[in-house]
Amino acid sequence: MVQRVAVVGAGVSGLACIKICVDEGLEPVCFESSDDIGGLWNFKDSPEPQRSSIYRSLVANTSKEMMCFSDFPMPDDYPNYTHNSLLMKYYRLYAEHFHLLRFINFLMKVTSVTQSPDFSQSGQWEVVTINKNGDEERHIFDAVLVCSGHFTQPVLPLSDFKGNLIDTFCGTFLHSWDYKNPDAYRGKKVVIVGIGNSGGDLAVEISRSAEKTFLSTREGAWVIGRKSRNGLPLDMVGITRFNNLLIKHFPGTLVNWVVEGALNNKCDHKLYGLKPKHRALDKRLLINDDLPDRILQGGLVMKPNIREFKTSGVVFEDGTTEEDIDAIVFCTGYSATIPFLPSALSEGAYGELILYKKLFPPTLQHPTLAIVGILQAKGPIMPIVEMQARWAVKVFSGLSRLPSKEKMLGVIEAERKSNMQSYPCPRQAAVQVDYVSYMDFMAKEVGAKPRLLRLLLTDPVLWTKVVFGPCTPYQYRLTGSGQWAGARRAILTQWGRVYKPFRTRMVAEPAATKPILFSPWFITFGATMVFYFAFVTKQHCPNMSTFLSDSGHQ
Ligand SMILES: Cc1cc2nc3c(=O)[nH]c(=O)nc-3n(C[C@H](O)[C@H](O)[C@H](O)COP(=O)(O)OP(=O)(O)OC[C@H]3O[C@@H](n4cnc5c(N)ncnc54)[C@H](O)[C@@H]3O)c2cc1C
Ligand SMILES: *[C@@H]1O[C@H](CO)[C@@H](O)[C@H](O)[C@H]1NC(C)=O
Ligand SMILES: CC(=O)N[C@H]1CO[C@H](CO)[C@@H](O)[C@@H]1O
Repeated sequence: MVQRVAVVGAGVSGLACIKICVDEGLEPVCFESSDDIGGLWNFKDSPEPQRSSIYRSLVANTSKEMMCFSDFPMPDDYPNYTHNSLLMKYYRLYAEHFHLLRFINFLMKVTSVTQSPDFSQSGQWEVVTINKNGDEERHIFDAVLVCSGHFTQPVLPLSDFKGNLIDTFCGTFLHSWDYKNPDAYRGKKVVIVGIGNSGGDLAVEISRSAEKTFLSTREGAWVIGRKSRNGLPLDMVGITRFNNLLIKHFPGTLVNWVVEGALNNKCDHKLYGLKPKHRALDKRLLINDDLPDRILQGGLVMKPNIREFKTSGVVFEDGTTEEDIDAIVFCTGYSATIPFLPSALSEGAYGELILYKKLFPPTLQHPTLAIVGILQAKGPIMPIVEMQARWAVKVFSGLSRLPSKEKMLGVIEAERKSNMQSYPCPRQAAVQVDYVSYMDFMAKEVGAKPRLLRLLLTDPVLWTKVVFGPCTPYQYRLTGSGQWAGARRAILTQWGRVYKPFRTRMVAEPAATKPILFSPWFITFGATMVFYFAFVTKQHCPNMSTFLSDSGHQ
């Protein structure tokens, strides 16, 4: 019987895991190496080794109704895309509301997690921790949830370029992990390498301080803003069950053609030097509101990949050289490592993670360990990690069963192969998931997948919102295990919480948006018609007059 569960890390994933363990009657014991919760979202003025680190201006790229925990909507006065400081407040609210802090041991770093000597019988784990005084402790747990994050090991791909950057280049260089604000770049000439979400953000921000900013990219990217139609949050409009069906069942070329047309309509990706080789939906889109504008304003100059570093300059692959470069900022991503786990447990030949459904090491005799939160999606991560926790805990307690080792390895290989069509690098391919499908898969295992047919028959209003509306996390609290009484209401009121922060300067409602029956024009029109039928054509059509007068005054 699994009872005591170790949770390693108290970031977003760790908090969700603690809460779910408590919900399911287990005893979580969380070890957090820092002195606070929040992980990535807990902004620090300087980065700390082996922890994720963010820049001061970071604003979420997923909107509040999509990225909240499924039974704890964000306050309605939160803006739709929140600054990192506000998100941190939300995680504090969550931890307080569900009394999670009492399960967390701060300043306790986990240094190793290994199978206990009697693992084959007990399925237990030995967890070694070290506290701030350097005292080591050994603990035995029935199960372990690893939540230590995967934006911790910055990758500097220096060997990809000619010229020894460290010895020859006389400017400064750093990884986006080290970047906090643009102060150091005022009046400087800067090259940003890499066009991921961080690369885009940093290029825009630095270009507002620097004299000249270059953004060098090997691949390019499809860029999309946070605003979708009518300025509504992109993910709420885009991530719906209906759209998911469309994307799955229409030919990919057609869908890509439509999406690319729309993106090029906003800014011609070829003209702007952004156009990548891949099709728009093959990879995650780059979410950035200002990048095309900064190119248009000349503050930011697009460049191909770097070929060589020189003493004070950089040579690009098209042969052009930029001299007097003061700084190079590498936004070249991270490698996911879990230093305290035996690597054989979860790593493949290329250092890629081998996990069944991005969660379970497939070779364990007892499925009593899960690695939460190491994945990439075209959607918000928080609801995913929460669902992973719900599933993992069910597997720990034997309420949900994993397939055989062979079957799991087969699934892992098949998914990685299919992802490699879009992401040729095995390490990247191993962590990609499709948001709605992955959530639904896990929800089914947990017994919390919304029952669409039943919903259609019993609650058609809600059904419409679930199918055509945004696939918000509350959908996974409607039925079955972990049901939350507030879920239906949360879905019906989700757009209300989106609109609320906009109501800071009320604009008189234009008549057209009022129900048409109340509009003065309609009433006048109705009255005229009534008058006409009642008094002018009464003899021809007596019944019509009663009908019209009813509707005109409803
Ligand atoms: C710049 C950036 C922007 C992002 N923006 C978004 C976004 O807008 N929307 C979105 O959905 N996702 C976003 N993400 C993804 C983000 O990683 C996840 O949303 C989420 O915050 C990850 O949380 P986590 O708890 O898994 O990891 P982390 O936040 O990294 O937390 C891990 C915790 O574990 C602790 N820890 C680590 N090792 C040990 C150890 N050995 N012993 C004890 N404790 C340990 C750390 O101190 C830390 O507190 C972004 C990521 C980055 C890098
Ligand atoms: C948001 O940014 C982070 C950090 O770059 C990235 O990992 C994540 O995939 C992005 N989310 C979306 C929906 O693009
Ligand atoms: C009130 C508020 O913060 N609204 C924001 C919603 O999202 C759009 C797109 O990012 C912003 O432009 C608005 O400022």
